[in-house]
Amino acid sequence: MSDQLPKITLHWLDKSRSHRILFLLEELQLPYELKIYKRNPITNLAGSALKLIHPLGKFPVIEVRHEDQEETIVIAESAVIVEYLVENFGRHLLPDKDDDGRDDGRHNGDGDLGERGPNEEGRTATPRDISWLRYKYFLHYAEGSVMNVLLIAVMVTFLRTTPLFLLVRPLARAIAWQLEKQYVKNTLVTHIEFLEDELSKQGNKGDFFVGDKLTGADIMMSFPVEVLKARGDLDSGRYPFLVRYLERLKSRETWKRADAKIFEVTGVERRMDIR
Ligand SMILES: N[C@@H](CCC(=O)N[C@@H](CS)C(=O)NCC(=O)O)C(=O)O
Repeated sequence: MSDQLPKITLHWLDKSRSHRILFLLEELQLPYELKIYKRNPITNLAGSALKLIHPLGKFPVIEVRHEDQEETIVIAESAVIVEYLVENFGRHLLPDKDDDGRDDGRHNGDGDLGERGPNEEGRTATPRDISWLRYKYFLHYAEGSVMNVLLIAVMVTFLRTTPLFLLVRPLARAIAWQLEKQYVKNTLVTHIEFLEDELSKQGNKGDFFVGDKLTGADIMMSFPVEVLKARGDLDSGRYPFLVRYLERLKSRETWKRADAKIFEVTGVERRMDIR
C-alpha cells in the first residue's frame, strides 16, 4: 500500500449516525468527499439509493480507494468505520496505555500481543490494559446497548405522533404508551445514570469517556448523547456531566468544521431534532 492517503467518500444522511464519521474525518484531518442523502419527510427513512453501495443501505458507509489498488473498500457500521479510520490514520485517538507502573514486558508474553497489538507507538494501550477494555466497551456499547433503547424510544414517538387511520390509531397509541411506561422510560434512565456516573468518575472533569483525551469511544458516544439531549432527556441540573460533555464536544473546532461543511454543501444548518 502506498504512503499516499486514500480517497475517502462518506455517505452522509441527515439526522443520523453519519455525523460521527464526519466529525472523525475532521479530527483526523483526512481529505474526503461527501455524498449527501435526505430522509423522506413522511416516513423518515432514507430510501434505497445507498443500497447500490452497500446492500443494507444504512448510514454511515465509507468508500476507501487507494491509488495503487484496483478495488474500492466499502465499510459499513459506524464502530467498524471508527476502528478502521483510527487504527489506520489516527492512532492518537486510541487510548493511552495504563499509567500503573506495570512492566511493559507483560505485553510481550505468551499471547504475543505486543508484536501485533496496537502498541507500536509505545504510549498506546494494548488489549491487556484497562483503558483498552474501557475504550472497546464504550466503542461498542454505543451501538450495542444505548442506541437500541433510543431506537425504541424514537419508535414510540412515531407511534404517538404519526397520522394513522382512525381505526388503528387507538391501538397504536396504546402500544406506544405501554412500551414507554414499561420499558423505555426506566431503561433510558438506567443508561443515562450509568453514563453520568461513568463521566463523573473520570479524572478528566468528565470531558472524555476514556482517559484524558478524545478517543474513538467519544466519537461513537457523541451520537447517543446528542440524541438524548435533543429528546429532552438530559436535564442539566440532574445530569451536569453529560450536558457538559456534549457542550465540550460541540465546542471543538473539528465539530464546528463538520457542521460548517454540511451548511456549505446543503445550504441548511445541521439539525438533530430527533424525538
Ligand atoms: N449500527 C449501525 C446502524 C445503521 C443505521 O441504522 N443507520 C440509520 C441512520 S442513523 C439509517 O441508515 N437509517 C435510514 C433508514 O433506515 O432508512 C451503525 O452504527 O452504522
